[in-house]
Amino acid sequence: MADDADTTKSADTTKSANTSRSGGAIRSQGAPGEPARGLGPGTGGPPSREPYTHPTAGWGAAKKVGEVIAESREFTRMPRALLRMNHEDGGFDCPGCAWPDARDGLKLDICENGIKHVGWEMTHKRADRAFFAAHTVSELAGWSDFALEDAGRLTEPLVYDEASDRYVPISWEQAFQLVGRALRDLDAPDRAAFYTSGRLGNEGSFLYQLWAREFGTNNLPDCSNLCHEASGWALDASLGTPKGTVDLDDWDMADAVLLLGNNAASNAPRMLTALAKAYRRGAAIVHVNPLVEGAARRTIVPHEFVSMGLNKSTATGTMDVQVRIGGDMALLRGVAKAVLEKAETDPRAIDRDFLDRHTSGFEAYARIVRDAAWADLERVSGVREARIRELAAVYLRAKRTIIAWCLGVTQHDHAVDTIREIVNVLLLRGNLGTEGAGVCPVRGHSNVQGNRTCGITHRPPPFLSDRMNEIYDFTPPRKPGLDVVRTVEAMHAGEVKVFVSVGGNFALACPDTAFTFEALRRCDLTVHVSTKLNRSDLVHGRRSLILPTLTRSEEDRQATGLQCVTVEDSMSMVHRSTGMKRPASPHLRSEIAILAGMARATLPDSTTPYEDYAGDYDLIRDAMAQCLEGFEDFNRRVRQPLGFRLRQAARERVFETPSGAAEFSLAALGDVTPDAGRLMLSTVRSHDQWNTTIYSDDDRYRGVRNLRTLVFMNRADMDERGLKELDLVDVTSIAKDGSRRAVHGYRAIGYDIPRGCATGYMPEMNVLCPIGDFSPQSGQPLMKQVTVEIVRSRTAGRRPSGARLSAPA
Ligand SMILES: Nc1nc2c(c(=O)[nH]1)N[C@H]1C(S)=C(S)[C@@H](COP(=O)(O)OP(=O)(O)OC[C@H]3O[C@@H](n4cnc5c(=O)[nH]c(N)nc54)[C@H](O)[C@@H]3O)O[C@H]1N2
Ligand SMILES: Nc1nc2c(c(=O)[nH]1)N[C@H]1C(S)=C(S)[C@@H](COP(=O)(O)OP(=O)(O)OC[C@H]3O[C@@H](n4cnc5c(=O)[nH]c(N)nc54)[C@H](O)[C@@H]3O)O[C@H]1N2
Ligand SMILES: [Mo]
Repeated sequence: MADDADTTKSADTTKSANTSRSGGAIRSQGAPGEPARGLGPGTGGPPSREPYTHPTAGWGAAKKVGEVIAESREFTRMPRALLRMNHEDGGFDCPGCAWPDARDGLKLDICENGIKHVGWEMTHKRADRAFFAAHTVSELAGWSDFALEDAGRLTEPLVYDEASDRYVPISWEQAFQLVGRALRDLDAPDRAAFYTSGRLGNEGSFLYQLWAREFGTNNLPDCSNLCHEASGWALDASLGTPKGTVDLDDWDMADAVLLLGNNAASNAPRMLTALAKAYRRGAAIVHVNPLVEGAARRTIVPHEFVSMGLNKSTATGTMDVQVRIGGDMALLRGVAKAVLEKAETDPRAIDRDFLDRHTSGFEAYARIVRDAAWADLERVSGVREARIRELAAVYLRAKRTIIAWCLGVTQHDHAVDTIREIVNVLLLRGNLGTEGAGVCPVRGHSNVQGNRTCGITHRPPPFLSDRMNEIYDFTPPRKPGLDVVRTVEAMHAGEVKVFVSVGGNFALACPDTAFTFEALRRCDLTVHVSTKLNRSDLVHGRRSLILPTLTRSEEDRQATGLQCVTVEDSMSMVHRSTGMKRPASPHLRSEIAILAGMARATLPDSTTPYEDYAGDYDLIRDAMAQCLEGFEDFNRRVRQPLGFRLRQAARERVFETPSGAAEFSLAALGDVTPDAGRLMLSTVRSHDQWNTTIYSDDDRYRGVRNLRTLVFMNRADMDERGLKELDLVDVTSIAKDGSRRAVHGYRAIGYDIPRGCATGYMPEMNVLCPIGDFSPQSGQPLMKQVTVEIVRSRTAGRRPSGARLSAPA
């Protein structure tokens, strides 16, 4: 770990802009005693708060869409592009979230946030060589993160020049050679790490892992390590598949849908359509969340023009269960307890036949559940027994139930146990491998699931290694590589020296901002393949490259003509995506071309046909058909109008676990309640951001304007601390090792959230997430389980915000 002074400096806003190597400090946190500013534009005026009372989507979203189109100044091309998005044949896949496309030939299956996303890509602004000549890296480091991306699309490859403290143009070939030489100069392949953010297409993913593994390492950290890693571990252990088992047809048949820990109205808005449909059919829709989020209320389905015209809204929830942060497992165990109690008098409460034939461990699980005391379940879940029994009654009434979840369940210490408890509850009533029922992790980035399927993982599946071994002239490494947290630690310790990143914004996405910044700065070379300038380009290694790429909406022409890529959505549907817009600059290259260029420069004597792959993506797909399970005849099948669904044995009640049965998990209940005087903080997204990309300082459905440096608190917790609405507070996190990190000048907002819980925004609050606090079950940082103390801001003699306050105890 860095010493105190060191980390403090790297998060200091004022001092660090002076020297080039410390570029990229966060200006967000402000000075002690002053309001913090946040990473957004910060131009809207004074913060305000007004509860949102309208339906989600509908005209509020339409108005925002109008603004986005006006802002992009793409009045004709943008609407045309939107009409080509998520088309069954020939369009490009929305680069936003991973929610599947409508299967009924719907022509306008798009949402406000997807449009913001595409609009952000289609900007007329350019961060070109004149821009970089005009601004030093130290100067850019003082800009907001909004301003960095708002500089526009990158136009040509750039290399950091230490003498002038600027990024200057470099030719593609020189850039590739620089990467190749730096990698070949390492004393071992494991001194390099290759990060992926989940929008890289399937072909790019396959090529990326091929390059890394031919080079000799499994150090392939990815955003899944921060996102749904726990879901993969849990589902694999319970059901023998790392993926969800349902599709949209199942959503159309379920009698009950339980949605845990997902702000769907902002982060998977197209789910609103599925929820509204379910409501109209009379299905029960339960939202389990410490907050009552937008999706729990009503929506106007955007493509239903009549509803839009009449302002007619549909409910998207029938019940809210406001669980305590981290209390989901106790809640689910309570549901199981009520179900098993019912089964004592009514044998139909559980599916005996399914349990006998397809599961293992039921009797032991039933004993654990019977032994669980209601008082403990109430305390840990934060939900009264009577309410848990109501939820169980909803579950018992439903013949078919889907349980869906997102980060509100995955980013906790015991996330794997919680997700396995979701499966336990479903197994009790045979809700797996049957229509209208099953597990549904709601994935984040549009192709994050496809990345994994195509080999982006630090733990390579033996099948893939075996097949690559047969097809290519190299022996793939078998030793597991580093995940995200381990990569940051290894860079910090000087063990990883070259860091390559395809997409994403590693510097801000990772926990413990000060520590992560220092880790990146200790690298010998950092390389970012990206579309826009972001913080990660400013917090760089001794040498640094920015390699600009095409976006998914742009035309990709190679030696054999126009290319398409493929993606896999949250429900295992694989389909094509073909860009149609003129590229933002003639000098941009596709991700695949860039990967192939770097691979050849690294491995000049390799017999792998990297150039041929870059010239014709069909050849990559042919190789994938040989190396990946379920991709037989890939080129033909993916050209069917709707693509194809990857087979999943669990859907057919074939459970590929060691026992051959679905496994009940027997985990003990963890205690997640904070000590007296402390609160449990979860870090989330606002409505107007895409992970580290922040569009505005507003959060429409939570009724907040012009403010990102906030903390939502229960009013009783505020009273206890003598806090009034919008008062300035300091938030200090207490790590497992006792070390403390703080942000200052945040504003307290009274909110309908259980006592003892607090919520604020990522990535500003990543400062508070200790690098060492990750789940031993999944390696995921505890981004929704941060123990904090919150006090009124004090003005005098404070250390700068974002600083590490003390070394580990
Ligand atoms: N517009 C937009 N869309 C996105 C993204 C984006 O940034 N912007 N990001 C994409 C990505 S990568 C991802 S992974 C997804 C993220 O989608 P979400 O999971 O919706 O992301 P968060 O904003 O982190 O919200 C987490 C939710 O969980 C709740 N929560 C917090 N703690 C708990 C808990 O202990 N239990 C329960 N039950 N709930 C809890 C929070 O109140 C919040 O509603 O969205 C994807 N889609
Ligand atoms: N505290 C806290 N931290 C979190 C989370 C949390 O809930 N709380 N959530 C975590 C989660 S779930 C995730 S997924 C990560 C997200 O982490 P990342 O995926 O690393 O970050 P993004 O913000 O999605 O990346 C945005 C950048 O991607 C680049 N980009 C955009 N489009 C393209 C493209 O088509 N190609 C390429 N090559 N680059 C492109 C742009 O340069 C843009 O600046 O953050 C994690 N961090
Ligand atoms: Mo994510």
